[in-house]
Amino acid sequence: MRLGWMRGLALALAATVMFLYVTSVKKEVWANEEHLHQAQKELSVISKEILQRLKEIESHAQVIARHSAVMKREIKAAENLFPNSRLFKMWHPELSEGEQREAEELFQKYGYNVFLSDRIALDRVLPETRDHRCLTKKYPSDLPTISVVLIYLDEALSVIKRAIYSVINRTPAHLLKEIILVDDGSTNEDLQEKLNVFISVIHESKPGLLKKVRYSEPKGLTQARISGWAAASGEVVAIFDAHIEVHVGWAEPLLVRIKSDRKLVLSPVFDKVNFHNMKVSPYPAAAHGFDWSLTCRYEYFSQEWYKLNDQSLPAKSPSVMGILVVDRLFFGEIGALDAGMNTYGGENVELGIRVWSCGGSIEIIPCSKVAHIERAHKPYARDLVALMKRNALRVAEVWLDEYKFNVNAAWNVPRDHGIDIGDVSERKRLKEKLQCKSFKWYIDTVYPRLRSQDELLGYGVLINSLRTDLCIDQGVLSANTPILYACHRMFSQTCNYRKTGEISVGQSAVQEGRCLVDPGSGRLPSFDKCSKLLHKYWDFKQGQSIKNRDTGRCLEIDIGQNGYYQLYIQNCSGQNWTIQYVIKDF
Ligand SMILES: *[C@@H]1O[C@H](CO)[C@@H](O)[C@H](O)[C@H]1NC(C)=O
Ligand SMILES: *[C@@H]1O[C@H](CO)[C@@H](O)[C@H](O)[C@H]1NC(C)=O
Ligand SMILES: [Mn+2]
Repeated sequence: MRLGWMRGLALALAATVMFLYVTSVKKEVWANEEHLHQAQKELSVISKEILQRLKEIESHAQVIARHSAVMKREIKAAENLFPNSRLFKMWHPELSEGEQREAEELFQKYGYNVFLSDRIALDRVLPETRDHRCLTKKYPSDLPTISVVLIYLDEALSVIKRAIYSVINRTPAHLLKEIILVDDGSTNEDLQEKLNVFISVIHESKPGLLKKVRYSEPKGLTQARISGWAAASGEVVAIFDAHIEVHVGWAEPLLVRIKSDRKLVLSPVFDKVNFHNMKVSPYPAAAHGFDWSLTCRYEYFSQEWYKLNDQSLPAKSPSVMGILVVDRLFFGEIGALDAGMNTYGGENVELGIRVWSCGGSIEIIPCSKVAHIERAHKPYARDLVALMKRNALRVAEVWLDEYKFNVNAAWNVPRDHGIDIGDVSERKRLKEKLQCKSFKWYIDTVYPRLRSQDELLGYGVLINSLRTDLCIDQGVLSANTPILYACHRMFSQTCNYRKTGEISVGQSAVQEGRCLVDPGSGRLPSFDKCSKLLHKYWDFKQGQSIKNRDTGRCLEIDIGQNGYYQLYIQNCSGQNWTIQYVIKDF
């Protein structure tokens, strides 16, 4: 019984345990089920959340896309930040507004793309632009030594560094005597301490190679060139602007010529570096000449040179523009440059005439190439034209003898112009001392092309006595028809009357020339090239009629259909004309 109780108790216990166990298992299962349920719930929440997030991401992406479209549009709008800038008309990089402002500011300051120059290699490789025959020429190694003068006024530091690297890397080390930096009064801070640091870095491997001449204020290009030359000690001096890069093999073809004739003044051939994208493109070799305003211009070489059919050969040139390479002592003997020139213009032409007339000669060397940045604007004084006129009249006074009035005519100033050209007595003494030949000799022998302006009788405005407030004017160039216009006496109204009977009008009077012609029919006069022969000769005496030699008709004025006076060609009615300045009576 006792056992029965015990058994009963044990059974009850077992049953309880069993119950508890089952309950707990059940609970666990329930719990698991619940977990599962929970997990499912959570999963669905999560997946909902993921979907939600995805949606959010999607809408974010849409927002980003919209933003980037807006930004792109903003960048596009920023391209128009400086729509009138010469830089951004030519150059279309993807720049932020801030970068554009920086680039434009630098461009305004320097006249070329400094923003880009600061970002391209200082020792960049230039494209090969030389004639293929230049590449195989051999030069002796015992050539004269050369000093390279680099002149600058507020040039960009990266441009100067690039010029220096090009000279060091592309000139045989045993021939490169030195590089002389002439600072013509820059105010740019980069060109003080930073340039000095650069110089000392170069001097670690090439002690003393770089020398610096500095003016505290601008003395002008001519002074700067003279002082660069005076500071040089090499046998040959190359006088360059600092916005250049010399090409591979630039020095040897120059030095070999000067070694053979120390009285040669040479110029390499420039390649053009665009002011906007800094890319280099070749120019064909050309002679350096000038017109009667004594402004430099490119010319063809002589026919003989072209007949040789070898573009690698040196060619004679009437003058030299800007860049020049010369025997250092010979340059001194012939009077270097005229220190009486102001700021800019005239000095090259003066040198050209003097070198030839006083026993030397000038050559362009096509195998020697120098890439030169063509600035969009110059850093010198605003009124360059007045300075160029003054310098041209100075050159004329010393060197042009009886031809000097051609220069007055080109600038449309009277014979006695009264413009202060400075003291020329020292220059005239030099001309005598060197026993230089006449300007007539120079024209006949060196520069026959200049003769087209020969035998000028009168120049200036042409006025009809019926209306003395009206002048003959070149009119719209493309219309090719001279007109009557209120007198302002500027270039478009400057006429030339020559002994040949030609009348040229306007800007072209200085250049090749557009001559007034009677087309033979109709009432309107027109222009044609002076080199053509059609009806271009006129009989004219000061204060009398202007009558065409071929057609017998006269240049006259008459009231046109619009009620205003017009320029006509018609049967002569006895109208009279006066030209402003007379060189020789006619
Ligand atoms: C111009 O003169 C010519 C010859 O003298 C004559 O035949 C012609 O009719 C004249 N023309 C005018 C418009 O008077
Ligand atoms: C032109 O000059 C002459 C004298 O040379 C004169 O007789 C004539 O009247 C003048 N003609 C005109 C339109 O003034
Ligand atoms: Mn230049």
